[in-house]
Amino acid sequence: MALSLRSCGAVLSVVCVSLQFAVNGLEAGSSPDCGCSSLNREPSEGKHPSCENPADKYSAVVNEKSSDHDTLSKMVLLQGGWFLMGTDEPGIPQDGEGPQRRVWLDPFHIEEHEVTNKQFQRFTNQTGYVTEAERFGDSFVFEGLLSEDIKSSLSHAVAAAPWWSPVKGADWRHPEGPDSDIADRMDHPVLHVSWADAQAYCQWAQRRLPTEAEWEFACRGGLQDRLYPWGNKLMPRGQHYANLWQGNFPNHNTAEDGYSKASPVMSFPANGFGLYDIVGNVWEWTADWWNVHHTRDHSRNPKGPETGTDKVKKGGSYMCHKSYCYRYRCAARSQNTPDSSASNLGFRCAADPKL
Ligand SMILES: [Ca+2]
Ligand SMILES: [Ca+2]
Repeated sequence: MALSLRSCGAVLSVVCVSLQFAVNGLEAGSSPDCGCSSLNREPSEGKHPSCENPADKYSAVVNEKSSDHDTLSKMVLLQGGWFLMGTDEPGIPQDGEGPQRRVWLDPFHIEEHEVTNKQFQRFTNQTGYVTEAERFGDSFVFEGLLSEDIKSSLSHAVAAAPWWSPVKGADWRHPEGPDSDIADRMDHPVLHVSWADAQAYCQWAQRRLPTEAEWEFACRGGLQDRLYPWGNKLMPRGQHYANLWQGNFPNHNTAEDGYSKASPVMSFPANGFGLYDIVGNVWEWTADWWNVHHTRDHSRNPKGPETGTDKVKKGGSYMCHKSYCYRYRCAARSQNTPDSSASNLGFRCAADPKL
């Protein structure tokens, strides 16, 4: 099924062909999927003139507009070196989590938490930047978060993933549609940002998106061959270490971890590198194009394929539960088209050390 909300010469599409699960159980070899990777706007025959790559447009003002950095995130310097990327025991093999391979990284900085609404607001105030969701006029929202008014106004249902709805007027300032706002969520991660939006923010901040390898190195927090940033046990000593989903997805979130949707950044313990919410809370865009074919060959500072159709996102979100979206592991990965945006997708920036 495809939904078409045509705007700016592109089509917002919900195509759920990858949803191969049964509601009450997973078949062996099937793909547990929260539908997150289906939230793609299909490219159309041509871009509308007003839909030029926002990152290109705003890179021109990077140096003159980024003087006021008092709201930028603190960054952690990671020394890099050799590490083991991916896993030989993939939770979701078809995502290209394996094989495990040796990767060298040069030192890099990475922000200690996801970019917040307050930070993104400073960026838009200084630059006049308009996000892609605002240009398209809609974005994907998890239906469990919508008001009854918004639900009753929805004209489309997505048979294979009814928990996702394209909502008119949903954007970073209105995370659950026009009748919502972010006034009491300025310390929450910014939502409904496309890859280009994330790229534009990082360029303004004189930073950049992390590569997938950098993100995964950061996630692992100095540990080797572990599932999570803190080890192999999801809840050491019964404590929640990330904002995930508890209960039966998608109908009942017990919010045992304290949050049924995105949480203020830094609400959960940092990993060994001092990085917060590196898994859970919101998915995070990376710089790399998506590719599921990897080899055991060693590589240095890999940047992914030269081209592609989807960008890699990492870390899972507050919607992830083991039964549907076991992607809150460091080796896990998913993808969206770069112009996609959703209520569980954000980012953090990285940077090269100053010479
Ligand atoms: Ca939660
Ligand atoms: Ca995250």
